[in-house]
Amino acid sequence: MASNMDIIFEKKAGKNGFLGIITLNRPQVLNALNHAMFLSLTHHLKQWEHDEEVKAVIITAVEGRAFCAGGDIRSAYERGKAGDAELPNFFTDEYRLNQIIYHYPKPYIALLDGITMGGGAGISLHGSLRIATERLIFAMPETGIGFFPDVGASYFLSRLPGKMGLYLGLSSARINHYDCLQLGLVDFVIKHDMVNQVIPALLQYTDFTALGLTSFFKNFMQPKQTSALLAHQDEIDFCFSKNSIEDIIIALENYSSDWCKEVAQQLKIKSPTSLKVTFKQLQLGAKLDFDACIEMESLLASHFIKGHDFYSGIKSVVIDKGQPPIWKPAYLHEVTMQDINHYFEK
Ligand code: QUE
Repeated sequence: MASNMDIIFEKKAGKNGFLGIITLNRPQVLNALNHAMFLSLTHHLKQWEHDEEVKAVIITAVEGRAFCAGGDIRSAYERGKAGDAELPNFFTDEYRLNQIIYHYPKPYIALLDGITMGGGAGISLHGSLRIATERLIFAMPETGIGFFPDVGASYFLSRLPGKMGLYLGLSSARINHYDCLQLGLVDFVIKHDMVNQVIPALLQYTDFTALGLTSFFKNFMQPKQTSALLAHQDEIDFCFSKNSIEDIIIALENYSSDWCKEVAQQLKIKSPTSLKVTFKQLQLGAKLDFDACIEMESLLASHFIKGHDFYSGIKSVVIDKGQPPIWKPAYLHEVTMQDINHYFEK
């Protein structure tokens, strides 16, 4: 089966039909997704959709620290800086893939055994079964690179309990497998030690209905434990229900908890433009269906790649490695309502 080196596609015979197996294979960059990977994944999903032998699709990654750390932001940076007219297609092709996964008519199973951020969430969370291990670290970290939580986050963050999605999208917080399970971002938690047994056991399995697969993964399930994140739900709901980023930060600083003060510190180092756009984006996303969310995100991406902070933010993360970014505008009060509204206009 055709594949490029960064992503491997296999169609494997099982007891009752074939499995389509996708393996991310760029471990040196935490399996960051480049444009060619989006296109080949799209191509294979369409092919397998119409291939009656293929009963289910499963996506996983080569052994390493990550499932997928996101999009290939280094390449996006270089293409944007060089004025590459194809850069908008990098995002629209990524979001189209997210839509294909959301609407996929066959079981789409994601094995999240490591870091899963941004674009990695987009190729996993919209599937029908999301399996985590204790090595899962999840985040939507885009406000830290002068971007916004994309890949369908308008949809899935805005549907989390209370203000949890707004907290995750604004703060870029990293959360663990129990947090994700309790929030419903994943469906099952299994042991990392068991991951290599999943595909061989699935090939021996015969019931690929939603119910059949649920009982398959129940056999691997670890006992539930409480989520540390959910213990902060009341603080999050109180502080993030304010009407502006400025008021959210004031509420966090005035709340009598060290945890809230730390969240306020985190917000203060993010791009002011990203924070304000994300605030509006998630409000709007709550009322839109998935495809309308993707349409809004395409528009937002087209504006962000013309802006300043996206380049300063990526430079800080992948080129300067830790040098803090310089945001323009630098202060929240300098980002006007007019500036924000412009991001939502064609
Ligand atoms: C925000 C992001 C990304 C990020 C950091 C952010 C992102 C991404 C990576 C990344 C990918 C490969 C690597 C690496 C980082 O980091 O999308 O070190 O090897 O792909 O704050 O959106």
